[in-house]
This record gives sequence, C-alpha cells and structure tokens, in this order.
Amino acid sequence: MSEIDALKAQLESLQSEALSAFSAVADLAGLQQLRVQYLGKKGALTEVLKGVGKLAPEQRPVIGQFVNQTKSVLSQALDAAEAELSIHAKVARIEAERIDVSLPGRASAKGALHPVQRGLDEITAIFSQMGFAVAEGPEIENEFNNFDALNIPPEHPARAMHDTFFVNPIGDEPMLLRTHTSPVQIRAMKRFLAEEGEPPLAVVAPGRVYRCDYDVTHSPMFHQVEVFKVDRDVSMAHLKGVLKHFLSTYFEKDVSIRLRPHYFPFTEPSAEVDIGCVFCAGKGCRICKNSGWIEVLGSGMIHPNVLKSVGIDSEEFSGFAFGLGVERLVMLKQGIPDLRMFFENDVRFLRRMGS
Ligand code: 2NL
Repeated sequence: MSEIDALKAQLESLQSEALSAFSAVADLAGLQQLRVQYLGKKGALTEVLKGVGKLAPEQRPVIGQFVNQTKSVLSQALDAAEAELSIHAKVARIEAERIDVSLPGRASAKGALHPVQRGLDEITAIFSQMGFAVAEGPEIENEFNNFDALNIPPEHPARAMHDTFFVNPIGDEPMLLRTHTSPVQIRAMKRFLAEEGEPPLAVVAPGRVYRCDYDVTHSPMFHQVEVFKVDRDVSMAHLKGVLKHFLSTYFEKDVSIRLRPHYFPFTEPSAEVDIGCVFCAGKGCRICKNSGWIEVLGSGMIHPNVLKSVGIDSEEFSGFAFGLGVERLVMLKQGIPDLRMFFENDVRFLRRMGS
C-alpha cells in the first residue's frame, strides 16, 4: 500500500472510531474530553498529520484536503452531539426541578403577640381613636410622681414598704418601681402645661407596673391603662360616656355599666365601675358570684389637690380619670380562668391565644 493510501486508511478508521465514541458518550464533560482527544493540539488528528511530512510534496495537498474533511466531519459530529446532550441535560434539570403545585402547602411557624400585649394594644387603640394622646413614661419613678402628686400622703397604706419595690436612690432621692401608671399622667400634665399653657388635654397611658404582692390573683408585675381628660366643665357624665363606649367596643357588644361609690386618694368623688356580666348576661353565674355584675375598673373626678400639684387651676378646670388592669380585662374577654397562665409561658397556652 502506498504511503498516501495508508494515511487515508488511518484517517478513515480514526473517523469511524471517533464517531462511535461520540455517539456512546453520556454527558457534556465526556464529550469535551473526546473533543480534546481527537481534535486537540496533541490529539489523534495531529498525530496523523505528523506522517504527512514523509509524503512527496505533490501528495501533501491531497492528504491535507482529506485531513480537513475528516476534521470537519468530526467537528460537526461533536457539535451535533453537544447540542443533543445539552437538551438532555436541560430536560433532566427541568425534570428534577418539577414541583407539584397541587400539593398542600407546608405551614410555617408564626410568632404572635402575647395575649396581654395584644389586650394592651387593643385598649390603647380604642382611646387613641377617641382622640386621647398616647403617653409613656419610665418604670423607675420618684415618690413625688408616684405618690405626692396623686394626693397619697406619706402615711397612706399604699406607701407602706410591702406594696412598693424600692430601688437604689439617686443621690438622696428615694426611687421606686411605679406602682401604677398615674405618674405617667402626672408627667404628661406637667409637660403639656409647659408646652401648651392650659387644658384641654386628654391622655391614655399604657404600661407595666409593679407591686410587692404575689399570690394566686396577684402578680408582682402587671399592666395598667390609665386615662384622663381635663378641660372646662368636665363631668361624671363625660366619664360615663367614655367608659360605656370603651367597654362596649372592647367587649364587642353593648355592655351595661354601673358606678358604685368608692374611695381613691386621687379622685373625688370616686367610683368603681361594673359591667353587666358578659358570661351570664346578668342572670347570675359563678364568675359574677350571682350578682350579675363584674367589677372592671376604678374611676372618678380628679382630686383638686392633684390638679394643683401640676399647676392646673382647679377652680377653672376639672377632669375625670380612670385606671384599669389589663390582665383582668383580657381574662374576662378571653375566658382565661387563672392569672398565672399569662406568666407561666406554657407554649400550649401561648399557641392557643396567639392569633
Ligand atoms: C384602679 C383605679 C384609678 C385613676 C386611677 C388618676 C390619674 C390621675 C389623677 C387622678 Cl393623673 N386619677 N387615675 C383614677 C381613679 C382610679 O385606678 O383600681 N385601677 C386598676
């Protein structure tokens, strides 16, 4: 066989070997390897070309053309195989990513507000919508804001050590954890008068309060909302109207209310407020102890001494005020039987209440 025929035969077997290798390859990486193996700089085709040097000069273009033809056959076959494998790869990827949109969704765990915080927010929002300004203040207070300004004299039982948590004094000034949100009201009145000069002013003060009192129905930390309004000619009728609207909105029904005479040092006259029992509609049950009424808050007309202590002329202005325990109202609305459930943080309770 002539040199040129031998080279041609070599190229033909190279081509058929390569083509069957291309069609057997399973993935794009393997195909890339074959491309290098056959068409690369040190590939099989280059190896064949080395034999061309032994040919007579007039034979070289003939074999050159043959090599080019083989090269383009292989290169086209590689491109075709590559296109095919790419489609396979894409189909495989899409298949792997397939999602069944008809499957039910997986529930994600959601956090929720604590029922007391939710109650606090709900109650505050009702007064805010009525036009009361929301005020907050520090939980560590002095004796003036917590007691003196509220007409609570030094010998008053509420001042006794066992009710108040005292903390480190500031200099000579005794400091305490506020026992009610009233000092926020005192601060709000003082600030408002400094800024605006004179009433009207209407404020709602939500927050944590502390008392050294711990048993089945008392927690050393609990939450209060206090409300007051001061203006010319404010009367008990305004108090009753605000209470009726608030309580009916909070309990989401038309509740009846009843005021009973009471005593608070910071109001005169003072009244405890009952609502018609939300459990038995007044017929009498365990919750209302068969009276048909449930006590929900304390209220009254702001004592002239309190107005004087913040510099409001009690001859010209009057005001109503009331304070309520948030835990108590949330228990009544949600039917929670035991105050301690709020503070035990049993996740079964929190999950049931969290919505
Ligand atoms: C209760 C009673 C009450 C007030 C709070 C108040 C505030 C100022 C002036 C006068 Cl600045 N009064 N607050 C008035 C009456 C009752 O709370 O039993 N709360 C749970």
